[in-house]
Amino acid sequence: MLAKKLRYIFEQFKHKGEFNSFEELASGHINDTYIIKTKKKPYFVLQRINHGVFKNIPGLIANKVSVSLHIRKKMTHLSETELNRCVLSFLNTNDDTFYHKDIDGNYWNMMIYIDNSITFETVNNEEVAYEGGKLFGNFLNLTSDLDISKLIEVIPKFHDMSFRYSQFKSALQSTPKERLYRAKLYIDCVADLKEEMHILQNLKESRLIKLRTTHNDTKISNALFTKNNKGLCVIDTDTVMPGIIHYDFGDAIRTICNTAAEDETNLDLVEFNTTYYKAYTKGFLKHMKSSITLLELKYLPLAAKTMIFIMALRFLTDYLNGDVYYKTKYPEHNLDRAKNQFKLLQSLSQQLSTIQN
Ligand code: GN1
Ligand code: MG
Repeated sequence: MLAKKLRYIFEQFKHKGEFNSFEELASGHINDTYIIKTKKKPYFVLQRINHGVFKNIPGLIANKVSVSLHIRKKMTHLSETELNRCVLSFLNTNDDTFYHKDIDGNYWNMMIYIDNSITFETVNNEEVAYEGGKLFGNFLNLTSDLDISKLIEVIPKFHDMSFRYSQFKSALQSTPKERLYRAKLYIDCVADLKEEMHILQNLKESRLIKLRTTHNDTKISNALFTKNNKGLCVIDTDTVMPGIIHYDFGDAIRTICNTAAEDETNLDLVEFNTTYYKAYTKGFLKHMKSSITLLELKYLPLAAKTMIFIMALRFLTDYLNGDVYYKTKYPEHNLDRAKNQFKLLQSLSQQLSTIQN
């Protein structure tokens, strides 16, 4: 049934591939993603974009297509095949749009699958941290001259702390007592950190820190690496929109420096790794050093703290709301994710002076 449907949708896009089989890629929390295996390579990635979460899908598609084209134009030294390995390349449909809307109202988009590449859920060597820094730093660098007025805000207030606090507060009003009780310890942490967690937002609003094109979901699993650990391609550009550099720096650090996966339940395994912080920052600044301002630089350590916190807050809020946003595998999944992020935050806070140095 699903195979038949995927085959039909696959055929709505322009390509020379012949559908053979499919495989689900289950690591995302929002969209449904499948590899379409064809009789002859290349394979493709076909993705249903969650329109409950993303309200303006044509705008989202326009954002990510223009970012890909912008980057591709700068890489004139590469052949088409090489380009297709290091920048996402989206396929047009038979109707000349970059998405297909099916009869159930679902939106689909398709990319060329980048084979012979690997991803990491957790990092276990310094080189990967360094390469990840170079990759995401270069992404920001290459998109720094893209006119942000041409990008839509895919999810309004996505990393806006006041907005996330207000969602948390309304969740508290309606959550069942049982969930409130289980989350109590963490609810108290949220209150304690409120002021500090608004510093970056205030700097953004006062325009002391400028808006750039940012990716906004730079977890390490959104970076492809070659099999010998070299950074290859930034993927999952759904949330590309105007933002501050701290969102991308902080979100990458959140996952790279966590010694365990985002939903590891044994919290003894969750520590903040400062060696990877150093390595990531070195790679990141390699491409960013000419365009990063002193103020942006000064606040990178706080960015790490803020992005870990905002994810903790969002997981906790979703738990209080009864798991309506993120995909979950079991009833306490969101609470476990939140606990994990709070543990990471605590470990980072203990080492903040090392990082600042
Ligand atoms: C979601 O679906 P995925 O894995 O790309 C979320 C990110 C979170 C991430 C946590 C649109 O991303 O903000 O950082 O989960 N994306 C959206 O793993 O909410
Ligand atoms: Mg994403």
